[in-house]
Parts: sequence; structure tokens; C-alpha cells
Amino acid sequence: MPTSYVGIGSNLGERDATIRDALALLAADPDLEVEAISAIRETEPVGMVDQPRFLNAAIRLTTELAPRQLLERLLAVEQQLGRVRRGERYGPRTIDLDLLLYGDEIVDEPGLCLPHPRLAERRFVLEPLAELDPGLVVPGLGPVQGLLAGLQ
Ligand code: PH2
Ligand code: MG
Ligand code: MG
Repeated sequence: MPTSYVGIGSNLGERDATIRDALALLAADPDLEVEAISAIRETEPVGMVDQPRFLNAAIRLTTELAPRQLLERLLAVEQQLGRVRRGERYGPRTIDLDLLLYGDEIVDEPGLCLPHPRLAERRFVLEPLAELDPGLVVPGLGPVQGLLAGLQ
């Protein structure tokens, strides 16, 4: 079964409680086997800097679901937790669940890009990934440690 990684972010409302609720919903899904959860860290906003600080984490899971089905589960959890999309791409959000990696798959389709297209430039993604799996090799991009070292 392929191993997947999901990035978690929150910068609105009760950030810590919302992240824990998201983790509980994912762990309760019988089609997902959550294997590991990184530490939750507070990070400076990237992209749109004039917004509250984020809490970020990542999880490792296995599933028989196809990547797009997994993505739909993640979006469903975002909705259950009351996320409202206001069209600001990098703007504030109560909960953000991003499919970062799905095995060694490289996909570039509308709505589904693997690895996540901005993964290599985001410390708030690479650090929890490296914590979960220090030897991780990101398909098409190389070792997570090298990507981290490449950030200024
Ligand atoms: N997510 C974004 C934009 N900027 N910055 C941090 N620190 N953490 C995030 O999760 C984040 C961000 C869009 O998804
Ligand atoms: Mg995101
Ligand atoms: Mg997202």
C-alpha cells in the first residue's frame, strides 16, 4: 500500500483544537491508516504575510484509496470542520489539509498535483516531513534533507 503524507495548517479560530479535530476525523476514517503525526509548530505566514501565524503539522498514512479519493476525503474533513473558501489562495483558513505526497506518484492534473507543487519552497511543509521520515525522497525532487538545506 502506498504511503501518503498530508500537510495540515490552521491560522484562524481555535487552531490547536481544530487541528486535533482534523486528526481525530482522519484517524476515525476506516479507509485511512494514520501511522504518524509530526509535532505541531507555529510558523510565520508565507505567501500572504499580512495574516495570523499558522500552526502546521504533517501526517503519514497508508490507504487503498486512489489519490483523488484521498484528496476528496481531505476536502470533506475541511468542510466538516467549517472551512469556508473565500477564494483567497494564500489567505487565512481555519483548516487546510493538503495532499503532499502519494507514494512515488507524479501527477499534474486539474485539482491534483503530486508532489504538492509548492512543497519544495515551504519550510513549514519540509520540516514536518523530515521529522516524520528523515530519509524521505520526494519523487522528482530528491531527498527531503537536501530540499531543506536548499532553503535560504
Ligand atoms: N498555507 C498557505 C499560505 N501560507 N504559511 C504558513 N506558515 N503555513 C501554511 O500552512 C500556509 C502559509 C496556503 O495554504
Ligand atoms: Mg495549503
Ligand atoms: Mg489546501
